[in-house]
Amino acid sequence: MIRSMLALTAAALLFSCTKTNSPSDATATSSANRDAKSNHTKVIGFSQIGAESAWRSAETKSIQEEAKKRGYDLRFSDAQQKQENQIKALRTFIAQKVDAIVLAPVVETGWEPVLREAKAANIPVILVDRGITTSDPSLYTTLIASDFVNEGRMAGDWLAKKTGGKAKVVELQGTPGAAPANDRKAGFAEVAQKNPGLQIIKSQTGEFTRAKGKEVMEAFLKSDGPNIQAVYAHNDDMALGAVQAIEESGRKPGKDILIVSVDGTKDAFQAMADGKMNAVVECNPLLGPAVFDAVDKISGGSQVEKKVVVQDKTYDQTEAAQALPTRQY
Ligand code: GYE
Repeated sequence: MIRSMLALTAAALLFSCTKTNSPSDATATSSANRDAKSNHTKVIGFSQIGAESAWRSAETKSIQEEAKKRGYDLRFSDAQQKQENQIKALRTFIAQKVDAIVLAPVVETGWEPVLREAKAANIPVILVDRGITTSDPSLYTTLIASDFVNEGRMAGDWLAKKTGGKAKVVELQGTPGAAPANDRKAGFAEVAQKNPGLQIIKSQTGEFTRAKGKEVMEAFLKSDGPNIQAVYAHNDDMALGAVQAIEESGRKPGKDILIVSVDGTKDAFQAMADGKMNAVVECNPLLGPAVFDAVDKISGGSQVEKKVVVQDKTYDQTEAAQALPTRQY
């Protein structure tokens, strides 16, 4: 009893001196100029890409909430889709001597110099949701992410099965250079290669956003309208933009044109339940618990896996309608 009371008091004390910063640049946070190690709470710098999709907003919330729950001081930096802003944020975190850095890298390449600086400062780096390309894996401690190539394969397999391996497909790609854009494209292309009737007739970036997805789909409908039988979108936001474009063109999304995408957001589940989208490969963004499990282990001196693979699952319209009431993001 006394022991648990003491533990509670300790947790309360820890909690009272923690602070989760609201989305802003790390350099502008109130605690920016304080030596991170001068308070006893562990300080974690989180460099987030931005807020381009519902998936990413759910991820941010999950990481912020878990930090708060476990009594970490999370310094949050929103890079507004720019790698240079992420590199700047990382340098700020290094100067602040944070205890660990959580990085969601916007693109795969160009991280080595700044990661070498983190390594030299002895700051562990946890890559979250997207991977990087490097010849030196010692530059990060662990990667927590889905297998995006497999997600692309799962989307392709669903469409091949649905259409008997025959469909003219337009593809909405994610952010150029991003791991989920490169890999989801590659996984789907693998399936298309095995099913020669599955043809990608147009492929362009919609930058993972609803607005850009709609705009690109409008252009596809203009150039290839009657030929388009299916849309493969690298995320739900772009798929939902395509739904709008198709409706505005007078055709029926989900019926005249099949739509398959990746993420599994509530809005996509609703669109599937309404018959406007056909299938979604779920990619779970609720990574806060896994991130702080890794942080806890690292700060406790124990080993972490080099890669933690998040499990994904395909949902069709019937499954989506059933799962809708309990969707968490
Ligand atoms: O699928 C998409 C996004 O990196 C896995 O980024 C993530 C992707 C996600 O904004 O919606």
